[in-house]
Amino acid sequence: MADNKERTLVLLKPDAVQRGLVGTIIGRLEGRGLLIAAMKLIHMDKAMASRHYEAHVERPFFPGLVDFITSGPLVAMVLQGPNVVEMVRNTMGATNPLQSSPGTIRGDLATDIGRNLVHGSDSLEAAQREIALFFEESEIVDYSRSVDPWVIEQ
Ligand code: D4T
Repeated sequence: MADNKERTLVLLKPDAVQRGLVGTIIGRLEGRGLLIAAMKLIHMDKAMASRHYEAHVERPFFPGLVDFITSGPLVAMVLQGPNVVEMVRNTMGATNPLQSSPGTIRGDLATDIGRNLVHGSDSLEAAQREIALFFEESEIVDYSRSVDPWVIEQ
């Protein structure tokens, strides 16, 4: 059985905040049964953005990506559940909205790869590193929900 306590970092990027899609996007992720373990609104500075996107530092789109992600506040969340990394990425859809399936967040709500609304860690290892960048351990809340047996077979 999968580990129910797997955690991933999700960002609702500045375009999601500006477009008033925060509630819609959180609703889609919550609707899948994922547990919100932490959440806050923050405005990243360039140093933090460069650390978050360090894997892309040599890519041609890096300067634009940093400008965009620091252009306004974003919502950072830790989501928890079995197979949470894959679950979130499937719910977000492909990175490029042109290839995202209808029914996914990007496939329904986004148009441009540089304005693709959400981020989700791509592995549990990346999630650990990214969560530590955004949250103190004390900000991550360990709890269970009475509905859990109706979402996850125990
Ligand atoms: P994020 O990190 O935003 O969840 O995206 P993905 O994990 O789905 O995709 P990624 O790491 O390959 O890309 C990071 C980020 O860069 C933007 N981007 C990407 C871009 O603006 N132009 C590009 O050509 C690529 C490949 C979009 C997401």
